[in-house]
This record gives sequence, structure tokens and C-alpha cells, in this order.
Amino acid sequence: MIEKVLIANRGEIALRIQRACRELGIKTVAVHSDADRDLKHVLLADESVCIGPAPSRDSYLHIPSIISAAEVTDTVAIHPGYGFLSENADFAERVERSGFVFIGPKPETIRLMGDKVSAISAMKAAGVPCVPGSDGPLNDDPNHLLELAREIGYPVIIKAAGGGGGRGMRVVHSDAALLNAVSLTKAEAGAAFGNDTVYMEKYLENPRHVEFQMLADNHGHAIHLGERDCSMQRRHQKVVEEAPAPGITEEQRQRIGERCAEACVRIGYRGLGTFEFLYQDGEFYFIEMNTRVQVEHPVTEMVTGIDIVKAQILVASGEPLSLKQEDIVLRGHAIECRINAEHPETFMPSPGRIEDFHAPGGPGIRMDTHIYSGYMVPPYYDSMIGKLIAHGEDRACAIARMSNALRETVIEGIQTNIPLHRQIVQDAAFQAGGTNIHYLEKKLGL
Ligand code: MV4
Repeated sequence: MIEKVLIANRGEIALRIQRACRELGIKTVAVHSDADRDLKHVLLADESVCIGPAPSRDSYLHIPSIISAAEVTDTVAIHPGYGFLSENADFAERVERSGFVFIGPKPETIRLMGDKVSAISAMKAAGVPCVPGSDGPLNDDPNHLLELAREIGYPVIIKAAGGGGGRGMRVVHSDAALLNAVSLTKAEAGAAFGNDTVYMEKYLENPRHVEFQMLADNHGHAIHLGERDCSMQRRHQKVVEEAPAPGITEEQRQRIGERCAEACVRIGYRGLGTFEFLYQDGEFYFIEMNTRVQVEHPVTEMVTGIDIVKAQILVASGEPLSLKQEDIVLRGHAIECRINAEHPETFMPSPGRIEDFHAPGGPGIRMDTHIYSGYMVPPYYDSMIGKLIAHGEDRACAIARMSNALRETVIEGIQTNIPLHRQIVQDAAFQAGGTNIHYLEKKLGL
């Protein structure tokens, strides 16, 4: 069993991981930058180590400082959270080579999924439905490229193998634009990711983003915990997520979820994982896999009743899964609003001192946040300061509870996107459910 975990992250997820460790009787080590001495989980940790100056590259991204902190504290395992080093295969490898447990998949799995071309081939081979496309890297034979695009059918999208999360992509509508788009995407990808491999897919014009939550142990078992809809987004930043995805039938959920679970077993997957799909006209198309715990994991926790972070730590410590697929039952509906320290109309970051904070409450309400009255939101990191989650017996109840909770929440001293969330929960199309990935940007007039 793991006796001590070093949390290589900050903010709400560091606190969430600490809570899971505490429940399991595991000691926690908080590592923090100079700017983060007053973080809630740092104040509550069994031990804390300052790992460097405020900029992330000198602290939360600085691998030698994190490994040293693990060594001096006699840490057993390292939890990377999300963002920062969570999907860095070299970090996972250095953690394991230094004799610590990395709470996540094997380094080679992270590497496989980090390259979108190899991720798609592995998933296609394992029977997961993918977007019609090039089935591998593009070469630079112009005739071959034109033939491929015509065969797939315009519009097509050129994507960088090293990209993901919306970076390094270009939509192409005609033969005339194709070759230039491939060259440009290739050049940008080479500069941005040090890998100029690009691939081609059919461009889906109005999909939803639906993702499946997976959990796999080190003993050849994998299960799915249902899906989430994360279509409410702006500039590739998710704003609202929910589970289950509106309109997805139990039959579709079991069919796709089972395919994903089989794929996990096939590739020897271990830990938490998320299969990202585009969903359009009743069909699922795999695009990417995430190998970390995700920001939006609480909506899945609320509808399944499973503590995903505790389960992640247990499988990392070598425990077999205690749950079978048939034990997973979805109850009700959950919605999450990401609370950001930002101007509600311009979306500019709004760091500063929180002068007053009143958390919402009542049935089905959960708020995952590290903020408190007097806390200073630093300007150096992501502007997300918390997540408000509402659970109810059905989607209408979850919306009603979210609406109440947004009215109750008081955060003074900085600006937040709570006014935007109040607008979204009032929106008729959101209330109807099933809006696509372009809905919010169109509503905001972008
Ligand atoms: C696509 C697509 C349409 N067709 N692929 C953007 C982020 C990256 N994970 C993949 N993305 C997309 N890939 C095909 N073949 C549209 C997007 C996309 C998107 C996807 C999910 C959530 C938000 C999005 C916003 C813009 C574009």
C-alpha cells in the first residue's frame, strides 16, 4: 500500500487529491511555488516543500525539483493531477526510474496517446469507431493528398499528431486550398511541437463533444463509468459539463463503453482514462484519449456514486478493481460549472484578493474549490478557481439546483464568470439539452 503521496499540482485538484488520500489514510506532501504558500492544501498538508519561483516552468513543470522533493520527504507515489506534467511521458518515466509510483498509466501508454496518429491506429485496431481519415501520417505527394481528400470528401481537417486540445488544426474546403493548408499546418506543428507529422480527417461540422470515463487496474480489468457531454465550450476551454450526455441511450452507452473497455484491456491500460468522441447524427467518432484525471470528473462521481480519485490511487497501488461493469448504475443527472477568475464579458483574467466568499449549499450541491476569504488569486496560473456541481434526480432538477447555487454564491474582490453561468442555465437551448460545440461561441457572438 502507498503510505505517502506527493501532489505535483496546485489549486482545487491538489485539495481534491489530498481529500482522497486522507480518506485512504495516506500522508500527503504538498509541493508549491513561491506564489502558492497560502494554498489551502499546502496549509493542510502533512508536509510541504517549496519547489521554486512562481512561473510554472520553474516550479510545477520543473521535473528535478519535484523528484528532489519526493526524495527528501520519503514519498512513495506522485500524483500529477491535470495539466502541468500529468501527460508528460518523460516525467512519468523519471518518476518510476527514481523508484516512485506514478499515479497514472505506464510512460509508454502516455507516449502512445500523446501522438494522436498512434492513438487513433491503436483504437481503430481495438474496434473503437474513429473519424474517416488518412489512417496514418500524410506524405507530401500532392496527387496522393488530393486523391485522399476527395475520397474522404470535403470539408476535411488537417491535424498535427503532436497537437490535441485544439492546437494545430486547419479546416480545408476545396482542392485549391488543400496543399497550402497541409504545408502550413506541418510547418506550424514542427515549430510548436517539434513534430511535423500531420494527418487528415473528415471535418464534422456540428458535433457534440462526448467523452467516456474509464477505469482500469493492473490485472487486465477495465470498466467504463458512463459518458460526459462537454460541448459547452469557448476557444477549446470547457465551460459547463454534464453527465449523462443528453439523448444518449443506455444501449449506445453500453455499446461504446464496452468497446472502450476492451480497447483498454487490449493495450494494457492502467488507471483513469478518458476517450474523447465527436458525436454527430447518432454516431460516435473517437478523436483523442486523455491519460489523466480530468477537471470534469465530479459529474461522473455524482451520477455513479464512485470516488474516482480514490479508485485511481487504489489501482495505482496495485489493487484489483473491486467493481464490475454490472455494478455501475447511473443515478440522476449532474452538471458542473467551471468558475474562473475572469471578466464575465471580456474573459480577461482577474487575479487579486478574494475579499469575501460564501459557498452555496443545499441538496445535491458540491463545490470543489481551494478559495477562502482573504485568499490571493495569483496571476501566474490558469484562471479556474473552482467548480460548482449540482446533482439531481433528473436534468431539470440538476438545472434548478445549479440555478439556486449560482444565485447563492458570493465571490467579492475579483471578477468571475458566474454571471455567464447564470445566463447559460437560463438559456432555452441549454435547458432543452444537446447543444453542439459551436453553440456558446455563437451565442456570445464570436
Ligand atoms: C474535429 C472537429 C471536427 N471534425 N475533428 C478540437 C479539439 C481537438 N480535441 C479536436 N477538435 C476538433 N476536432 C473533426 N474531424 C472539431 C473539433 C473542435 C472541437 C472538438 C471538441 C470540443 C470543442 C471543439 C471546438 C472546435 C473544434
